[in-house]
Amino acid sequence: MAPPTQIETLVQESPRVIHLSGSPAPSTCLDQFGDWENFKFAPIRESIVSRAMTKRYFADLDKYAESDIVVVGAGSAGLSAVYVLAKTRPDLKIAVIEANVSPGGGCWLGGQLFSAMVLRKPADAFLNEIGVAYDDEGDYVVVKHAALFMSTLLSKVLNFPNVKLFNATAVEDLITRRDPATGELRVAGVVTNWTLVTMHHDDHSCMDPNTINASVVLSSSGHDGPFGAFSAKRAHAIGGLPKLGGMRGLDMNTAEDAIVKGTREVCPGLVIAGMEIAEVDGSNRMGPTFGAMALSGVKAAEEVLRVYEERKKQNEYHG
Ligand code: 48N
Repeated sequence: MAPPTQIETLVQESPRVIHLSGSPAPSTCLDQFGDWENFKFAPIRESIVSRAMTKRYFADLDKYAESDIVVVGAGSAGLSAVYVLAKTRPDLKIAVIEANVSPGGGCWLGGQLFSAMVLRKPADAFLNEIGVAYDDEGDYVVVKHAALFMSTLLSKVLNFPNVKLFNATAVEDLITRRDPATGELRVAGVVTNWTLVTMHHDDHSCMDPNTINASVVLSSSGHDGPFGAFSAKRAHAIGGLPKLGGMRGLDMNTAEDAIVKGTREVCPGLVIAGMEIAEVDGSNRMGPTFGAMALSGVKAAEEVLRVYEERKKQNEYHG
């Protein structure tokens, strides 16, 4: 194919050049809105905006009140799992509950506020799958900015029609059932509230929560902190988890393998992934390497689907 002519190269670099030369340039915003003096938005009434938001939000709340899968925590592990789940099973309804207004957890920067993000191989396979560029350094790869990874993953996840992100929403309890035969505790969904409400239960009158029923709950709420390791701590408190190991000191080589291998169903209906599993098992932390988060999410997706199919067979599926 002939190399691009000089004018074609110019178009790539500055499409307005063609515009000036008279032939039709590719229409860009800059081309369309040159005349700011006469610029005007289409008319609107405030109530139309309000209804556009609330109609959709409450339709989502209605639709996802019965979800197939709930994911607690939209950090790197949780969102990696959601990506695999939503892509593998477009028939399943997946509700993602994120306490922060901004999803992404601790994955907008590498370590100590540095931008670059390290993932040890073979986690580069996940970057290849979602289309994130990186420098290949042999045993590990480096994404130039952690936000490039997280924004790419988020945009993929939010584009799936069977995924709904409820951000600024906290999981403040688990829905549980007792197995009639064995008395075993099973997790059957989550209890939610606006995060700001959850933060003020102690200094306001009672503000009851909402609920989402689900066949499987995947919790990836990070290591211990004001909100972190939520489901591990709650399951332990209500007798679903015999003990909590508590996250141990930093050891990259030990931690990442342990987190991926430890990702699993910790009690019936509850799968735990990412750094939250370190709180369950007492495994080490790894510091600023994120390969285990991505692959813990991949393994969690596989575990969630196993539990989901098992639940369907046992016909406990409708909670
Ligand atoms: O990013 P995190 O905290 O958790 P992970 O496990 O996805 O990724 C952890 C990773 O970023 C590291 O910690 C790195 C590798 N460092 C390791 C180390 O040694 O320091 O995301 C958890 C998300 C956050 O966005 C929270 O806001 C959210 O979960 N969350 C909740 N959302 C709803 N309800 C809750 N109760 C809740 N608790 C936490």
